Amino acid sequence: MELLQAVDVFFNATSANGLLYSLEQLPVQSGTRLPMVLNVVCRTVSGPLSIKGDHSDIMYTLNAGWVILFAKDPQRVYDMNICALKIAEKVKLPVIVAFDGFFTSHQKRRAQVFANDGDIQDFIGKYEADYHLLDPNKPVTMGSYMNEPDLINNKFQLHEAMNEARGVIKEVLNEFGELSGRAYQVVEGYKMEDAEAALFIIGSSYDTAILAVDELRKEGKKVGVFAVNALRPWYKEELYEMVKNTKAIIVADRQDSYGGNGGNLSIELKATLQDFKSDIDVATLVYGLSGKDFYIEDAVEMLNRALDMAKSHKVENRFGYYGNYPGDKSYEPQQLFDPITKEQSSPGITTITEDEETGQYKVKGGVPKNATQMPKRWGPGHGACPGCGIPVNVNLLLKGIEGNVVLLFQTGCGMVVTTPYPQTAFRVSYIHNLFQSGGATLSGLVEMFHEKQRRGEIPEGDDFTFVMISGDGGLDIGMGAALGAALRNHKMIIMEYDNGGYMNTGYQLSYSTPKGAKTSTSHVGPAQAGKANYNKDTPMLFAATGIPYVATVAEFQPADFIKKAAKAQKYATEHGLAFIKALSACPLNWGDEPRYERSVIEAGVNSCYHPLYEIENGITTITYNPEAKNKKISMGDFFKMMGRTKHLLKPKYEDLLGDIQQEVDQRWERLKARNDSPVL
Ligand SMILES: Cc1ncc(C[n+]2csc(CCOP(=O)(O)OP(=O)(O)O)c2C)c(N)n1
Ligand code: SF4
Repeated sequence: MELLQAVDVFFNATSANGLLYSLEQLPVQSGTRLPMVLNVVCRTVSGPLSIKGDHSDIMYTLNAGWVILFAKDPQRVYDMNICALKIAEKVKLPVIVAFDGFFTSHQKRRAQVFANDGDIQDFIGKYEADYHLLDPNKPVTMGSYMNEPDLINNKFQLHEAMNEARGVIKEVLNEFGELSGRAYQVVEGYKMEDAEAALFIIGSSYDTAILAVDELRKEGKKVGVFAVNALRPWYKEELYEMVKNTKAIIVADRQDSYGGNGGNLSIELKATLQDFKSDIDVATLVYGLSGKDFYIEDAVEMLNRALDMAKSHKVENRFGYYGNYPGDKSYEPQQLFDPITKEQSSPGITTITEDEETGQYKVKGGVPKNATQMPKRWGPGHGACPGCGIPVNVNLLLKGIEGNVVLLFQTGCGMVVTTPYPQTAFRVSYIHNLFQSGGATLSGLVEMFHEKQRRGEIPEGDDFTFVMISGDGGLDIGMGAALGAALRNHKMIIMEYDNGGYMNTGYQLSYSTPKGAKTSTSHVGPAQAGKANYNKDTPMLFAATGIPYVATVAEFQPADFIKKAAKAQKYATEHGLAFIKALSACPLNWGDEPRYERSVIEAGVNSCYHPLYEIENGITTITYNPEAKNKKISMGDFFKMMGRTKHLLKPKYEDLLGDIQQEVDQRWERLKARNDSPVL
């Protein structure tokens, strides 16, 4: 932290879909010449969703105007981050330090680090920004819009800055080499001096390829391997110098520029060779997608293919995939279950009547034991942890919803544990989409359904209830799209299962995490006391959009849950969007025993942290009042039941706990006031 403050440069890290989500921002940084450093942990991009490593994300950034360094191992990640800060400041360009997801990011390997931060600070030097937003005596306008004729000049300057970076990167790497003893080249090779055939490969696979070169050299085969340590700027002279004596090269691309006859490394190498009018033969092998392992034998095979090309002067196949395998064309996917008919899924567990006076709906029934008649749309057989609240909550919701259902899950544990290819846990139509698109995707489907019905393309009576399921994290990242769907009031249900964190990615805090809770991004120790802010009141945010129905539910009140689901369906099929939020246990990250979770959820409700209520056409009704039932407990009593919050019971957190109690009390008082007044 001190280091970052001293150099005054922003630092961030992202990966895969997070990177793509921020893609529109990257040219803003470079176009406004803002020095910053972004670590990109290279991983594959959706869809299909996969969290494993390849280079499909990083290649999207080639046109963003950023310097891109590629580090093949953990030591270089450390070293290149230091160099990146200096490069960024010198040329006033943002810099990406990219490295392989998992292979490098999760590798345990010894790395040398500087003993004194001061040595790094001296190396980087002090940054003096030309302009500053925080100087009241010199106000500046940043980010003005620019059309023709000026914009082309801005872009030309960016191009020139990139050219300048070409020299600066080399200088900085040299200086760093003198300081650390670890000198890096912008283009590097192994046994390339007399290689007839070579493999071009970057990232962690480079080291594997070196071992393959050693093996083949023992057989007297003249092969070599080379890599670039910077993708932008592209060092074509150095690259040509490296390869000019070879006869054939195989480029191992860990991504594909579909339809472009190569991944981006291939395309750029071929352009370079064209500039030098070279007759070196080049072929592409797309390999290692989604973290598919790359072994020495694979590199040996690739190098042998390159040797064949060098010897024969023939290229049988200029482009191919490596490691893919043909499917069985005769295979017909089997439908393992008969589809659930509308009749089967309409057992009449609830009945709904309209109150003539108020226009509100009244739901009767919802008796949990009757709900066993409802066939499970989420079938048995999923990979959630024991005691996970997601299957419990989704199944309870679906018990209240009769007839045909289409489900959309946003990314998160709920989708990951149910749909690992080639299996699915769902017996009804299901779609997954990304956080920032879930609300838009399902609302599009809803509108398509109604239009098709209007045109008579869907038979009368073939109705559907459209349900989007999201974690609380999904309603941080995808809040814009979800609120957009609510503001447009599409006929659909959004259910949030709130386990108070981004569980699927290792329990980072979400805005819905309780204040004070321990997460992997909010620590408890001398410098931090867990999460710093109160939990987000998502139902109230949705209520503010004016949708006809908002409700909170909890698994320990199954009848209430089922009845609210039924009411949500009524609204979502006849009026507009219904939003439902369930507090959902995550024993793995809450640090509790799975068998107690139901009582933890009950405590969450009885403490009024997650009060049960509904807002129907603007009228708020508390549906379960722990005070009236003499069951109200303190936040301390709730928090002591969870591993993630029980530290808050220690005397040193007394004030913090008091603070949280006050906020929860205030929200509860406000809710009671809304309950008592039809205008609030
Ligand atoms: C735009 C974007 N950012 C980040 C991710 C990585 N990611 C995948 S699942 C996940 C956590 C989702 O949390 P939540 O919605 O609460 O669901 P849970 O994992 O708790 O079930 C994140 C951050 C992503 N897929 N896309
Ligand atoms: S990590 Fe938590 S939310 Fe994810 S499956 Fe396990 S218990 Fe459920």
